[in-house]
Amino acid sequence: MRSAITISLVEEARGGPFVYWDGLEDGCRRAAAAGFDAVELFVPSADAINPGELRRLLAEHQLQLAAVGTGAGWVKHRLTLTDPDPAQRDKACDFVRNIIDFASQFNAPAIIGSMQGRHTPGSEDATLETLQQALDELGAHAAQYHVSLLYEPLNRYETNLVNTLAAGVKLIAPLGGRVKLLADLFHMNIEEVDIAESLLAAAEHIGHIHFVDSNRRAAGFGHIDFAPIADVLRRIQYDGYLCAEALPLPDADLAARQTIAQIHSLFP
Ligand code: LER
Ligand code: MN
Repeated sequence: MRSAITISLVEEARGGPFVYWDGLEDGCRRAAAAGFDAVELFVPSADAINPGELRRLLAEHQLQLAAVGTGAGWVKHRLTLTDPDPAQRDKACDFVRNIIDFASQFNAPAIIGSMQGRHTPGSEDATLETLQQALDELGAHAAQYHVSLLYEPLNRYETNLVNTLAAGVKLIAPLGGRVKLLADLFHMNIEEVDIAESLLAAAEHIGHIHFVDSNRRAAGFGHIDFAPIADVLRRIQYDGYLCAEALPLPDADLAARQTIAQIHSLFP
């Protein structure tokens, strides 16, 4: 099982579910020391990182880039792909497209999470259609680089558009396989009837997993039962990343080591 861990470079997101917060160099060094295969980056924008510098750090620490989050478009600029204003939607699309251009140089997909936005009363169907069109366009943009685009269902407190993997499948299945689902176990713990069964049902669409516990702490520090989840991941031969998108509690290094210990005990 391939492991990854999050580094946030977005100051405005402090308090959010990312393990490392003290820059690219610090995050890469600590991720490698803890035994991770890859890092997932939460970046302020596509041009916030020098690609040469990232390439050097990844090589030095023998890490891959697992994925790049686009949520800073929302956190910093209040952009979403479903804004009622078409000019704002265009800006949101540009923001994501630039991150796809950046991430694809490292063979990594971009993640659409909070950039999906939400619908206002009475506009659910139209908003979902707008989101689907944006995912279709951005998925095509990613496909030219032979990378997928990751779409993440979120829990009800973060979006009212798509809260479950099944609803995510309904949204992305018509798009021809270029858009994959990101299954975040924290959101799933809130929304799914049965996490393992939902993963099994959506198996062919799952491209990435945020591997974290019920309370957004490292896997094993909450009350999710990971054994049936691991059984399903083996059964479906999941070959993507398990990424620690977790709070740095009790501190970043202990959250990192707990995640790796949990992965090793579930997948010996
Ligand atoms: C936020 O809850 C989250 O899960 C992120 O991956 C979404 O951008
Ligand atoms: Mn997530």
